[in-house]
Amino acid sequence: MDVVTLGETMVLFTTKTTGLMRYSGDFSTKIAGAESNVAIGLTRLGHQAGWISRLGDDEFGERILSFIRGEGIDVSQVMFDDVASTGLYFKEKLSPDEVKVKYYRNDSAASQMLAHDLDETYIASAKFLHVTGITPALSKDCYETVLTAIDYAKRNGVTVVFDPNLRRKLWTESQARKVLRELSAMADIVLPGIDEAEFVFGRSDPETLAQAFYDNGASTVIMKLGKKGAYVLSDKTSSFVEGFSVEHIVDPVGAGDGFAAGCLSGLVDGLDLIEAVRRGNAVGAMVTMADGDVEGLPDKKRLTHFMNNTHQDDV
Ligand code: KDG
Repeated sequence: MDVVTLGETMVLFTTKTTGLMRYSGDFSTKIAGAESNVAIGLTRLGHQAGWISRLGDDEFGERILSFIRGEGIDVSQVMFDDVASTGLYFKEKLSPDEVKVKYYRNDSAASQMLAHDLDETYIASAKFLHVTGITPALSKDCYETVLTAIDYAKRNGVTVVFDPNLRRKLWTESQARKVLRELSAMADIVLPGIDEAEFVFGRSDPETLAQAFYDNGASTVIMKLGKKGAYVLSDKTSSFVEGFSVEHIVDPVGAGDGFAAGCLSGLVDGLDLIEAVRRGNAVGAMVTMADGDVEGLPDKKRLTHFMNNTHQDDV
């Protein structure tokens, strides 16, 4: 296994018309989950990925499982919960530029994930463990599940990658700040967005914020700077890596997960850090060109074509 990840995936309903959801009779339905988005990004690029989760024993759970399995991801560690339901996620398009998000995921099946259900040998079989700040926000059990997964990874020499993925709707600011800081300190590689970095360490420039994550314990910091690209800081290098221009952004949601998938793909392929981040920038940009979180994730051929034919913006 190249990458094992862990987290909740929901069925996503998006209004087809613009305006209040109460007047919308028509929804498109897709699946959405930051960690499974990363796993899908990886398998499309030819890597082996596994996804650990818990789903409701319901039609939505079956839909998610078959979609993710269909993308070639190992789902052997996914459990079904007899009582709790699969989480749901709604996007209400209030205007062409304003989208409101509403979760129905309190006490969802995924929020019942338990540390003692994790299989250490499964995590140990991976090169990377990818976790995000969404999972610990779901419940105390989920928080402990993430800590245990990190512990299993560390004692088996698996590199831990942490994407803060701040979701303000899921917890209080002080809880979020404390846990994101704690998990960032345990990770080998952290992938904060600049806004998340400011949330954790206070307003500053990318270099100072990356240094704060580094001093906090991560040996590699890859900070997302939106369309400008990324800033990288590690034991060996510190550098800005230019982003790719996208003429028309269709849907930016999921770009961060695409970025994570691209960086991980590069690292699995043995690229140096800067080249891996360049791949991350490209995959993140491609995700914004399609509607939905995973629809824009490319295969290798499309990625190569995009990287060879798209202008990189100066940072
Ligand atoms: O990263 C994209 C996610 O926001 C989406 O897939 C849903 O996992 C999700 C979440 O918790 O917001």
